[in-house]
Amino acid sequence: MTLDEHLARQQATLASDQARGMALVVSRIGSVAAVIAQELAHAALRVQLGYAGGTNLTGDQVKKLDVWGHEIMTAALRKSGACAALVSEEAPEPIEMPEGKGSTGLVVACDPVDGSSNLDVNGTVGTIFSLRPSRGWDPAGPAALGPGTEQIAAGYVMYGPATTLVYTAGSGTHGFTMDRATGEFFLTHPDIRIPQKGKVYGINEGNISTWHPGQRAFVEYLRTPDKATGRPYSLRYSGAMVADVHRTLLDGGLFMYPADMRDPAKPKGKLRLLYEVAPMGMIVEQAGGRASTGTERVLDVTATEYHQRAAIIVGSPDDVALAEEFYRR
Ligand code: P6P
Repeated sequence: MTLDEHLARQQATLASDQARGMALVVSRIGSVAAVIAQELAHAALRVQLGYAGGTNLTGDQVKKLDVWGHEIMTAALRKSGACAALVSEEAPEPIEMPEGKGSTGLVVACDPVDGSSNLDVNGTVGTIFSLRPSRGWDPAGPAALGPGTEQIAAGYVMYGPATTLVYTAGSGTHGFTMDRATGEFFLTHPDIRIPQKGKVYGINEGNISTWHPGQRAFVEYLRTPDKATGRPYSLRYSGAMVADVHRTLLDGGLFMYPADMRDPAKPKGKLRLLYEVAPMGMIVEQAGGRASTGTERVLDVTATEYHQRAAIIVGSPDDVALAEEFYRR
């Protein structure tokens, strides 16, 4: 089954104008993903061989790939006719799209090329997206978008050895793999279910001095050998959220980017709520997992600014519940 066939079925079950918009938007993101995958694979060659980045070889200066990714994503969403506004990591202010203001209109939050610093070392990077009802659109601020539970759909593209697209429209989480010859995505991971408990955790341990005491105690616990509880867990960390969440989704365990708690009155997350934390929270919950800030469900958080940051502890339900227990203690 192709992505478009799967989207058509999801749209039929959701049976709303916004569902039609959702299918249009996710299909467009799939088409752009094929172009981004191609560009990422050749970026070094283009720079090396001195011709312009991006798809227009008209002598433009080589664009940073995340800026280029933002530009082609913006163009694709405009063409979808179903995007009323785009909140992008690469644009300080949201981009309004009159073409998408109809009844199928949605607000899209997107990180077009997440983890682009990994590119220089041929690491995995991704695109993350989240779709919200356009009734939540308010140029003055995102509060009207409401909590993450308002998301209509969420997904990511992972540019790794294979290019995979994972999305949920609220009826389970489904994975697709791209046929490089045609750019078409085929269903390869129907209805993904995350293991109840894992044996891997992912976190940047270099930040240990900034963690909440409960976070430190939890990681210490995971590292302490105890056969009965499958410890020590293994540490896997790629520096690209999409790769670390994808591994967690399929193998179980945890990905964590806790808040910097050096000032307990002002916890500072790194990852962005609208286009990194909330979409990943929906994707993992729809696969039977959990997503917490350490003290509350990620999807209950409402953004008060478009590029707001948040903490995330996401993965197998038993592991996330235990992390929250350590925070409570
Ligand atoms: P650190 C990439 O820059 C990113 O936004 C996520 O994809 C990734 O999980 C995180 O930041 C990595 O952050 O501080 O460990 O380099």
